[in-house]
Amino acid sequence: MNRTLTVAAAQMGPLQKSDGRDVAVARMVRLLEQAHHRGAEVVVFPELALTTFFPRWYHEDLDEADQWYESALPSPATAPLFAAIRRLRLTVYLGYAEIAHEPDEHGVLRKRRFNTSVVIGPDGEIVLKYRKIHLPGHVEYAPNRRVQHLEKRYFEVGNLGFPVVRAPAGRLDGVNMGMLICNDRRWPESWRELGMQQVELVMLGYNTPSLNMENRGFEAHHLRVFHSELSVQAGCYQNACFAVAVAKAGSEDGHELQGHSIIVNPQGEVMARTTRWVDELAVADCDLDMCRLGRETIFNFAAHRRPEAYTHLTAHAGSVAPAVWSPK
Ligand code: CDV
Repeated sequence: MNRTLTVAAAQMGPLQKSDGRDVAVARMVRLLEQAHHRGAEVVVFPELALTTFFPRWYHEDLDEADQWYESALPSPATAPLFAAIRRLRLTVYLGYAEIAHEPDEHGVLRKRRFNTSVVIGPDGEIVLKYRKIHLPGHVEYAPNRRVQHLEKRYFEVGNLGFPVVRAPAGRLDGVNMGMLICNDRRWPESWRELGMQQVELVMLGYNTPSLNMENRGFEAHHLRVFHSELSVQAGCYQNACFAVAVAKAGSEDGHELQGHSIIVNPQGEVMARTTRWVDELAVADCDLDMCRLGRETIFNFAAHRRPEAYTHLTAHAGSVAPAVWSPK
């Protein structure tokens, strides 16, 4: 039986600081309609798709930043998006900033903030939630930086692991779906966690500045795109899966985001890409049985992985210096 899934990367052009949710949602509904028209069953939006990339803006008091978060989905502002998903019978990846009132690791109920993505099913139901684990940036205002990147201030590290879910029989060809968010794509550990759960389709959104903002040395413009694509292509190849990797693109209040959304197959090849810095779709047909070749041969994990030799991977976060070679 042929298992072919049509997927769309719904890249979004810039959202300005002054743009309300209505601006984002109206543009997203239009992208959903275009994706449906082109035969897509799954549509992937960028990270933090409902607002500008607000972690570039500093707020002393975290509560002052609450305007950027969603405390419920759907909400009155996002209801038209959910209505379009139901009307068009789509499955959608949505990235957004989440406020959750839930117990912390000490069991204390409090207000918590996460960089989150969800998979929304064709009935408008949330079928899977992921909270970003690899948060880049810093906590405090950094005067040495050209632009702030305050994700570590505005979000806690995700506490849901890297979940994967299988679509029910008769839906989306029973595809195994997982999610990553932006910086996660650069970490092979993220992909392997999904690969270990037989993921076939990885959905991920990102907001990547065109320039390195850390002021610690030069990184060529074109290499920013190369590193993004290298990471996604390697993740797909090494875990025998497809990925839909979707950018926010263009200038948000003078701060440029790199665009270059791609759809990649299990051989690591780019199947489709966006070419502009505006709202734009890339669409591809994914033959899910392509995942079997890698999975049954070179990356047959059960046959070839050696977890007993991977002792450093979970023992500590930082690297350790090797022993010194002692000359004779
Ligand atoms: N939003 C992100 O996670 N952005 C990072 C940047 C800061 C490097 C990324 O990995 O694209």
